[in-house]
Amino acid sequence: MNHLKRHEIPHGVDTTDWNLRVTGTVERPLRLTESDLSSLPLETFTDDFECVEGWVAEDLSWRGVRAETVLDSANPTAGSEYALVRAMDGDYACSFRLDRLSESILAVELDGDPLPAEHGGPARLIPGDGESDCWESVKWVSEIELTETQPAEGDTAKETALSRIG
Ligand SMILES: Nc1nc2c(c(=O)[nH]1)N[C@H]1C(S)=C(S)[C@@H](COP(=O)(O)O)O[C@H]1N2
Ligand SMILES: [Mo]
Repeated sequence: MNHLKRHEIPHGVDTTDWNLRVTGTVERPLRLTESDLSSLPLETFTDDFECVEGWVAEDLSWRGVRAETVLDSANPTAGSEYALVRAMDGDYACSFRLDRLSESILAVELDGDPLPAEHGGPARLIPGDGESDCWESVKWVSEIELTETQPAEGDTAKETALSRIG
């Protein structure tokens, strides 16, 4: 099987009015449009996607911008060590160490087509280390907030994903 599960697009996700903001401990906060993002160099990453709910989508080919490219252009302060990646669906957000986030891809294409909204388009985070948990693959990424200390509050993704298991 090489299909992701079809979930409904939650309320609050309006992909016609999409921006990616880079905020927090940066010298140059950014706001990127869809075309800003896809005009950056793109790379491809292929991997299986496995959800804790017990399904696997094999051999998905993601294409997108290396998060490092976006983060670097915001000039993070020297003390920046973490980031909270926020989404358009309410308070869904996932925290990362910055070095790991830098290696991730902000995917704008899936299997050769523009990433559909139902799977997180315009941009979905794909941690590039092949060791990630399903909830870390943040759909509809709308803000990356850099911080110097680990964001505890607001890091809702794991709890949300685990609460879906009956
Ligand atoms: N913004 C956002 N991203 C999210 C989630 C979510 O609820 N909101 N769920 C996560 C979980 S637990 C899984 S398994 C995948 C599901 O991806 P799919 O809907 O493309 O199958 O999205 C992940 N990213
Ligand atoms: Mo999941």
